[in-house]
Amino acid sequence: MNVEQTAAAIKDMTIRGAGKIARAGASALSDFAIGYKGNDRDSFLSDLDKAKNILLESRPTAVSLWNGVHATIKGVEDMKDVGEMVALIQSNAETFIDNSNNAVRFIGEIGAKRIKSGDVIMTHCNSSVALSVIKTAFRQGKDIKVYATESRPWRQGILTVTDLANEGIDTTLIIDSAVRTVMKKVNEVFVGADTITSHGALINKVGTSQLALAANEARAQFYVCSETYKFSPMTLFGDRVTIEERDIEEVVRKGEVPASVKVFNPVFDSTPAKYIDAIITELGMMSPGSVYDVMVKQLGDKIFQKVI
Ligand code: RUB
Repeated sequence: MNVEQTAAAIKDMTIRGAGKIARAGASALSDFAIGYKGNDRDSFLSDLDKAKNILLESRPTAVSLWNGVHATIKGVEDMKDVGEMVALIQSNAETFIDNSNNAVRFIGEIGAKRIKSGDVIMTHCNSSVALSVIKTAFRQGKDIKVYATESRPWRQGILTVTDLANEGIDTTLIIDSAVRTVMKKVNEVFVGADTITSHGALINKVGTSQLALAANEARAQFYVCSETYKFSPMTLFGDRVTIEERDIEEVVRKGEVPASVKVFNPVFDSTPAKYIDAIITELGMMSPGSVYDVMVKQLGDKIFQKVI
């Protein structure tokens, strides 16, 4: 798929989930570079910038896409000609995609250690990283039960329960409003992440914060499964994460409610750090309070020069 097709597929949710959209963005930019006709360095850089922006505008909340795109074009301006730039973009994209896939596997192994045989687990929406944790525990022979939320309005929970059931896991689908009722039986909650802020808040599918509150009340552990490229550098500088709002027809059909009724359809919500027991990353388990240090270490102290 070219850049425009990839951006359209991300926007209409054919490609969805923070990790998948990041890898799709990296791959689309790599294909753009490989297929580029022309040798003029400035024209290449300007067309690359346009391609980057088309991808970044496709979904605003997940910083994974921003990080994937920026990892792919990193260092390109230091190259002397188009040939070198294309080679660098291709290799950056391959590295990003490989690291991202390896991180999902590694987080699965780390997170699975928090699951004991007999545990009851809850998950929300459809996170490939949270599912990696749950499936790894099951493949290790642990006897587990999973409750998965439907996740209105897109019902990504159907994908989750299908995946878990195909694996042979004892799986129950629940409606979103049953979360607190069921939480009494739950030992651990595992959810994914679209973005994690510098102060350790989690931005994930709307309703995640309700699972966190209910888990806190029921004394169930609440774990976030997230590659570190879902840490948002922009939040270090005070930027807020934009919470995507999607079409109201995802919630109600045309004419279903009086025209005077307003419909609000936020796609993500924010879970404060205090409700998160740990973030499971490819660098190991960490507290939400460690996110700042990891982010600064990964970005290097030079990032502060631009604001000081
Ligand atoms: C998906 C969602 C997932 C995260 C993490 O929302 O909120 O929990 O994206 O996914 P949507 P992963 O369906 O709106 O994209 O762990 O696969 O990166």
